[in-house]
Amino acid sequence: MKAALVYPRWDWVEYNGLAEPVGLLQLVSALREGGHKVTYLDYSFCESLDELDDQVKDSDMIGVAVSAAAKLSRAEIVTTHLRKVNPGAVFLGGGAYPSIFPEHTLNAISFDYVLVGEAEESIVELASAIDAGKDTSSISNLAFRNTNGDIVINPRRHVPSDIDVLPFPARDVVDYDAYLQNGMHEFGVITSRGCPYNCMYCKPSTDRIFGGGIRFRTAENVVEELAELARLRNTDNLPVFFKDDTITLHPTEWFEAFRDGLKRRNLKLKWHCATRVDTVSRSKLKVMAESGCHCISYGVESGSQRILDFYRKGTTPEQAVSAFEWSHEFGIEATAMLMIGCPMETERDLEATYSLLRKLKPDDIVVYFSTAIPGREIHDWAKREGYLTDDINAELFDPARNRAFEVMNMRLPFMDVDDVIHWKHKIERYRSWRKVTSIDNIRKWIGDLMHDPASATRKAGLVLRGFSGRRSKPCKRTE
Ligand code: B12
Ligand code: SF4
Repeated sequence: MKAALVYPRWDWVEYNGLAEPVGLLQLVSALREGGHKVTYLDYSFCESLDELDDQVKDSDMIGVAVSAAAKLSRAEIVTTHLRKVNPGAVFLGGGAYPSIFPEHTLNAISFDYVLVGEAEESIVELASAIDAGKDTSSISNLAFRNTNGDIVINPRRHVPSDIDVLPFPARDVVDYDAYLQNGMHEFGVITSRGCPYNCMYCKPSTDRIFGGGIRFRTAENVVEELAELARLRNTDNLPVFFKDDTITLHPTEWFEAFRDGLKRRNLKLKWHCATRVDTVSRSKLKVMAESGCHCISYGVESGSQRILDFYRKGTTPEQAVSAFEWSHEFGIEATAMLMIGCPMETERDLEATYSLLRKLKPDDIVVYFSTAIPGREIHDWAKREGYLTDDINAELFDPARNRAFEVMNMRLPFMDVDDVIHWKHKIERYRSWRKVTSIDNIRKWIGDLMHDPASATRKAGLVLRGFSGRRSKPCKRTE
């Protein structure tokens, strides 16, 4: 059949960085391997909604990715438009949000079907069944309305235990030049699926996609994908962001095999990742640095053990100190990711966070407000306890947007919102102070200025804003 897969990033403000959708690109490959002809539509750089219409006029099935509650409206606008362009096609939704809320997705967007969870197998089964005119109603992971108009959600299939068998993302369909010109700095790669931890501000959402636990790719398989990417981009030097939830659950031997595999292929990687402070060791970080790791964003979250325990984070401030010391020892920049403004928090907890920061000496700090996002336990808890301020405005479900505009979606019994904003500014001033007083940072910034003046100017602006405590201006567009 002729299938189209759609990344509906239409007229969409990304507060957290532009990135290619790796999972959706794996589906492009899966459908191709299944013998189907696939068109890929990316609305990221479209000036008008009808720009890509010609490419879907003859599609039999159109699949639209829906990533998060905050972006549901974008998927709805694009799907409604494409239905008018090609009313005869079968419309399918999938991705993180439909995996968590299949019923709501079918109610909110005019899809014929929704596929929940990982979809490499199910999407091929569905496309082939539609192509052959077969009954689709018993396909695993499928959600749809039956003839009575009731929503049916079929049982899920087992996720594949060996994820090396999954196809590599079809990067040939991505307009990487446009991504790189518009602020993307690193290619996204995933080396594992899922996360076995149980933080209450995150779970169970990813379990609804990946079925719980964690599954790893082999180092060889990842190197193979990177070699393919290097060939596509015609370079041996790849900047990479590993988008895994907790990449450092790979044992040290995995990183050794990875380092050696890169060397054998003559690939020079400069990579960064986000992870937990308790899944690194001195020896692991040494090998990670040898394989090109230059920066790690650590989920430090809070300096107060009481708050870490409330979040069920399972880490301690002392583990953060060790992780930062070891990272610095091997020349890896360490960023502290923080969440402040949890309803349980008091000034004393925020003081503990600030004093932890001074011990960590982070190369960078990112402060989010604790945000209740649907699909995560903290959302249900806040709703139950009466702390949720707004459950309608989906914009408030984007922590990066809330950080930019300094708004929160949970009520605080022990502090005023202004107190939390004051602490945010204080932490950001500390960040700026570290940026201008660290010789390494200044050296790095001068290097940036020579190679990428626009990015260096933007970074300098952020440092200055940190001193002044100014927030972003509300955006004219509705996000
Ligand atoms: C990297 C990432 C980002 C990056 C880049 C996004 C990108 N373009 O890649 C950035 C930082 C920009 C980002 C932003 C946000 N993110 Co984010 N992000 C992730 C992360 C960590 C990895 C995504 C990924 O590549 N996964 C691996 C691939 C293989 O999985 P997948 O994308 O889900 O794809 C599979 C299935 O979902 C399905 N599928 C995917 N698309 C489609 C389409 C169709 C038609 C079908 C049938 C199936 C299907 O098949 C794929 C292959 O099996 C996930 C967590 C996670 N581990 O997945 C969170 C996650 C997706 N993000 C989330 C959220 C909330 C956001 C933000 C709102 C807030 C934030 N974190 O700042 C913003 C929203 C902006 C946006 N882009 O939607 C939530 C969404 C769930 C929810 N509760 O709504 C997640 C699940 C994190 C979590 N723990 O809750 N994110
Ligand atoms: S916050 Fe990180 S460690 Fe905790 S459950 Fe989510 S992905 Fe896993």
